[in-house]
Parts: sequence; C-alpha cells; structure tokens
Amino acid sequence: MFTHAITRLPSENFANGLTTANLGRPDYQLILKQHHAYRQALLGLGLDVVVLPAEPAYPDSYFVEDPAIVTPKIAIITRAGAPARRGEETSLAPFLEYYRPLAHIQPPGTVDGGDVLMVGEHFFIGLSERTNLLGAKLLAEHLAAAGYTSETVPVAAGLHLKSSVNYVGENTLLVTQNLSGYPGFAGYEKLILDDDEPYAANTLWVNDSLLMPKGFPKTKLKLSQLRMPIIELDVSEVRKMDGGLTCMSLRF
Ligand code: CIR
Repeated sequence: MFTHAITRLPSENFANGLTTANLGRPDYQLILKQHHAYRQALLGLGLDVVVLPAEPAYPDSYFVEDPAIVTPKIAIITRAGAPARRGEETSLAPFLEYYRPLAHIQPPGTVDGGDVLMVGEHFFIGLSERTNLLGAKLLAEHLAAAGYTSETVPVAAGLHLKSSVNYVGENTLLVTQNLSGYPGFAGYEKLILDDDEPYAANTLWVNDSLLMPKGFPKTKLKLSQLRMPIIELDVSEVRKMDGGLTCMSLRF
C-alpha cells in the first residue's frame, strides 16, 4: 500500500517543456484543473499528497517521476537524460531525504524515473534516449545494495519504458504489442494494448485501484477483468507534453 505521493504544480510556462507530441499548444488553466483532479484521486485512495510549488526555471518539473526513484528502502536521485531537465532534482531531494536515505546517479550516467518500473522487489530499467547503459548500471548497483533485483529492457518506442508498459496488480502487465514478447516479462499475465490505444499503457496502479487516461474504451474493458475500481482522468494537456499519469507523482 502506498501512503504518500509527492507532486509539483505545473508552472505558467509549462508549454515550454520538451515535447514531440504534435497535439497542439496546451492550456495552463486546463492543466491546473487536470492536475487538481489527479491529486484529488490520489487523496481519495488514502494517500497523503505533498504539493510542491511550481518551478518556472524547469517547465517539465511537474513530471516529478523522472528526477527520483523511491523504493521502500531507499530513494535514488537521478541525472536526467535531457540536459534541460538537470537541476529539477535540487529542490526535490530535501523532501525525499525526510523519508528515505538517498543515493545518486553520477555523471556521465543518465536515468529518467519514467524508465524505471518497480514490480514488487524487482525493477525493470528501460534503456532509452533518456537512460543510458551506465545510468542503468549505477541504478542497478544502488538497487542491489538495498536488496532488490533488476534487469534492463530496450525501449524502442515511446519516450520512456513506462510509456509502453506498467504493472497493474494481480501479477499482470499492461503492455504494448511491441514489448509484450520481451523475455523478462514471461512470468507475468499480460493485457496487451490495442494498436490504436498505446497511450493507455500509462495506467497507474495505486492501492488496488487503477487510474487510467480518459478516452480508451478498449483498454478500459481489458482492465475491467482485474475487478478493481477504475478511475478515468482527463490528461489531455499532459499528453501534449509527452507525459501521463505515472509521471505526475512519486508514490511510496
Ligand atoms: C520530457 O520530455 O521530459 C517531458 N516533457 C515529459 C516527461 C514525461 N515523464 C514521464 O513519462 N515519466
């Protein structure tokens, strides 16, 4: 069970963040509303939700999942794959230090938290444009020192590993067709996304409920097999910035 979530408010200039989405310019008032609904959903699932102030110097900094990985035993402060995002961790680390001992990814290693999928005591680390081999190795060492196992997964599509696969409870992965054959996923049940709904891979399992992006009926039907409450959230403005539900909080 998660008891805490750390979030950060989007800043007025959040549209200046990195994106490849081509879905149009996002709206500040609307993202504030969507972010509020997201926090309310986490509160409703029993989490204490920390809301950090916006950081206009880093327009992508409300994607708090990327600068840190929080496990039950340690937190690892990452080094962002995108140079423009380096520095987001500075104001986050002091909060995390309150909850967990900290470890750090050293240069030239890079890791984005969006590439790190925790399934119980095992971690899948995506090798992507943001997470390099050294970063993955350093992360694996920190995880091993804390008693966790890990393995790397090549990320061929999407920004991060968790753009294509997430754990949804019940020993089940929600995964795109492309990644579904990855040998490391062999021991899991799989819900395979339809080719026209890959964005719904970014579904968040919290305390035996599922938060999923609104507008993906086929995926909703598949997830309903798990017999968990499903909360649909509109994240249109976040999607325009290549983000999704997992990116907007650190849960622990
Ligand atoms: C970026 O390109 O870094 C941000 N615009 C989106 C980050 C999304 N984060 C995530 O999926 N964990």
